[in-house]
Order: sequence, then structure tokens, then C-alpha cells
Amino acid sequence: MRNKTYLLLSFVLVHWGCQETPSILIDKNLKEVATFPIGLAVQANYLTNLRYSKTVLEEFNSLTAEREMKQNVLMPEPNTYNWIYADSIIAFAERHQMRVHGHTLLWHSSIPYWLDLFQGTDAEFETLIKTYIQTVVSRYAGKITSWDVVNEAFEDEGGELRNSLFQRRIGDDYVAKCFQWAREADPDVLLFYNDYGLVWNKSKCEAVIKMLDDFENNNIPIDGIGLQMHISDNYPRNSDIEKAVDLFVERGLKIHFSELDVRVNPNGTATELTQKLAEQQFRKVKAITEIYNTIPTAQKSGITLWGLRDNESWVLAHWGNLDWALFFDEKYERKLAHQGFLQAF
Ligand code: 9MR
Repeated sequence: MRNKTYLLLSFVLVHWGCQETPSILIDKNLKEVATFPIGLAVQANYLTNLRYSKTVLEEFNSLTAEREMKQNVLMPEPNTYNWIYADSIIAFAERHQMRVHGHTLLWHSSIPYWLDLFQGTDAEFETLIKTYIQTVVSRYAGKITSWDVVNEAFEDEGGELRNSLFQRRIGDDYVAKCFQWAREADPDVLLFYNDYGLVWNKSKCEAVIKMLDDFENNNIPIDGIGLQMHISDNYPRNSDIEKAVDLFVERGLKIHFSELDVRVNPNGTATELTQKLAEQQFRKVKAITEIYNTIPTAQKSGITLWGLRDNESWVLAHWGNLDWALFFDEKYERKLAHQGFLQAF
């Protein structure tokens, strides 16, 4: 009888949207429980901080440069490469046997100022980009496991290829060319297309699927898809994330949840991370990790958190209000979000 009452009560509570209260049940590091690479986007200078690097080494086994492998940093002036910061991240990873996922060879938002002003012909522009991609990929061959080859190539509306400098100068097949150039430079590195909104933006998702069809028909190499996970505790719906994942899993691609952060204050009304918000974030992290767990092992390339501590997140400057989108607080303390990840296993 007691059991029946309990079951009935649980049913009613779950039905009304009341859920179990999350609590700290597991005292482990992320990499101890993850069955796939668990990555972090870092900045080279952060790694020189002992407290920071200690947490990185305890919790993660994969690294990505948040900024330092983008074109505006690697090639700040014409014919001039600056490898210092990227090399230091690679050296850190090598010292500690961590994987490196490269981000990103081409992105319309990281074009060096001088390239925007480039006066040469279209053919010269194309040669320049090809040389750039092949120089970077060759330099890190054997050190970088996978590259985001092109980032965010599609418009938010209408499923069109983004009207970018690359599209105007090289043409609509520039994305395919970049993948071929990268493959020529390193036959072993895994090549990813990375974008945001593929879960909730139908036209963009369809455009990416069409690109994948074109790649298949024309033997263009691609190994995986990066679903940037800049999400909120209440959006997008878990069922929509599942659907998007299934779509790309069916195509045999590796799946990377590439830029995870979970905003809890998207409308800017909260002034602190309340217990309620922390619990909502816990549930979202747990849910999306559970979704990730359903991907066949061979197709899991990992989850990468887009920053370590809440106060370091790009979302603060970008959205202009307080938020607590990551797994650690300013004092390097694990948040409930961290626990949400652990409890998904
Ligand atoms: O988080 C990154 C921020 O620190 C940089 O200033 C910015 C420009 O390099 O890029 C941010 O990362 C972006 C990523 O490279 C691509 N997807 C969107 C991310 C947030 O803007």
C-alpha cells in the first residue's frame, strides 16, 4: 500500500513538473566518468595560472584554443605567422598527454584586417587561403586530432551560404575546397564542420545536410559535425537536440558537442545564481549529456566546454548581462552543472 502511495505521489509530482532535487552524490572529476573526450576551450595565458591549470589537468583530457588558432591571431599581418600562443597550448597538451581539437581554420568573424583589404585577384586570394590552411594543418599534423575546418558558413535565415569574404572571392564551393586542402595537408586529421543553431534553425540545418549530400556526391572528405551548444536551461528542447543528433548520427558522422555553455539568465532578470537556477542548469546539463551518451561510441568525438569559470565566459560581454553558464564558479568550485554531467553516466 505504501509503495502504491509513493508511486502515485511520484507520478503526480513528475506530471506537474516537480522533479527530484539535485544534490551532490558523486565526488569525481569529469574525465574520470566521461566515456568520451571531455574538452575545454582555453586561452594560452590562462594556462600559466597554477590554480587554473591544476583544475584543467584534473578535470579534462582534451583542449581547444578559444582564440589562438584563429586566422586573425595566427596571421596578424600579410606573410607573417604568429605561432607563439597556439604553440604554447599545443606544448601544454603534449606535456600532459591531452588531445587537441583545432578551432578553426576559416571563420568569417576571425578575418585579419589586412585580408579584408586584400587587393589581389580572386585567384591570388584563393591561393593565399589554400596556403594558409595547408601551412597551419601541416604544422600541427600529428599534434592536432581534429580541426573545425570551416565555422558558421551559413546565414541564419533562408538556408543560404553566408555572404562572406570567402564566398565572394572563392565562390560557393569554397567550403568544399577548404576540406580538400586540409585533407591534402594531413591525411589523418579528422575534419569537422562546426556551426550553431543546427538544433533549432530548420533552414540552416537543411542547408548543412544538403552540403553533406554534395560532399558525398563529389567525394569531399568530412569526418564530423560540431554542434555548438550555446544553449539555455530552457532552450532548445531536449527532444529537438535528440532529433538533430539522430540526423547527423544516421549519416555516419562523428558528433562533437563543440561549444557547451548553458545560460540561466537569458532575459537578464536574475542578479545571482540562485539554487533554483543552479538546479535548472543541472537538469539541462544532465539531459544533454544523456543524449550524447546515446551516440554510438565510434561516432563520439567528445563534449567541449566553452570556458572553465562563469566569470570567464564570452556570454557575459556578448549578451551584456549577468550569467553563470559554465561548470565552475569564480573560485574554481564545482557547480551543480558539473554534478549534472557526472550523474548522466
Ligand atoms: O569565446 C570566444 C571569444 O573569447 C572570442 O573573443 C571570439 C572571437 O575570437 O570567439 C569566441 O568563440 C566563438 C567561437 O570561436 C565560434 N562560435 C561562437 C563563439 C562565441 O562567440
